[in-house]
Formats: sequence, C-alpha cells, structure tokens
Amino acid sequence: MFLLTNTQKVSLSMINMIKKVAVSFLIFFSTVFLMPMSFAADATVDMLNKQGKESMVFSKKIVRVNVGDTVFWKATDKGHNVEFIKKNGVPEGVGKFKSKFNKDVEFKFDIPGIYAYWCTPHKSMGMIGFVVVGDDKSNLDAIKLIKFSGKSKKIAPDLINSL
Ligand SMILES: [Cu+2]
Repeated sequence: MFLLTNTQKVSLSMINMIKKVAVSFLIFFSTVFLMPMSFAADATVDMLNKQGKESMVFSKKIVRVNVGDTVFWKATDKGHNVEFIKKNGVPEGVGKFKSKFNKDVEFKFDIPGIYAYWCTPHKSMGMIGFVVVGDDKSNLDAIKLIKFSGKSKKIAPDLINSL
C-alpha cells in the first residue's frame, strides 16, 4: 500500500480546496457572463391571458429596438403565438413569420421599419403588437392600411399614432 505522510495529506487537501474554489469560480463566471450572452434578447414580450383589465394580450404592445436586435416572446400563458401581419404589416423584404402555439420564440430584426404582428387565434381580441426597428417609420402608411377587426380595430389607431 501507498502511505502518505502528514505533509502530503495536507497538500492533497489543499489541492482539493483549490479545485473546489476554481470550480465555484467557473460556475459563477459562466452564470454571470456566459448565460446572458447565449440568451441575448434585447426586448422581451410575454404572451398573456390576462394583464390588468385586459385579456389575451402581449405584455408590451409597442417595442423599440435597434437594427440587428432580437425580440423574445415568452409563452408565459398557453394558447398563443406570434404571427407577422403579412399584408402591409412588415417592411419590404421581410418574409413570413408565424410561431408555434405554446412556444417561446425570438426574431432578429435586421431590416429597419415597423413590424405589426398578432396572435393568430386572438387577432380580433386585441392581441396585437408592434416592433419599431431602427426608429424607421418609412412604412407607416402601409401599417395604417392593415385590416384589423373586432377589439383590435378599436385599439389599433391609437397604437399606430403612438409609434
Ligand atoms: Cu393569443
């Protein structure tokens, strides 16, 4: 058998302690610095069944971001999604975007302009939202042509005017 002297035992336990400290530091730094990097949303919007007196609502109806920023929609409540309004609702060159129900989703906004979106099943219940990218409102006239219905039709003008 291999026997350790007391000095060797002490230095072994010191090595173990240093290891533990190093691991703790690693965990600490990866939590503080790496996590936010891998999850770099510049704005977060919750999909909600209720917020104050409103039901079926995006937590923020207007979000302003810079070109290249990412918006994260959190499926806080179930039964919702995010769908860009195809007709007149997005700047030229932006493709179709429709997320799955009950799923968190994010989108990186590389083209400046106003983006209008709704939750597909609640699009006439006021569950609409806008993202203004790069403070560019050059497609505002098109946004004003969007055909909203129901409660969304009632709340859209004020929202569009405050873009
Ligand atoms: Cu919804």
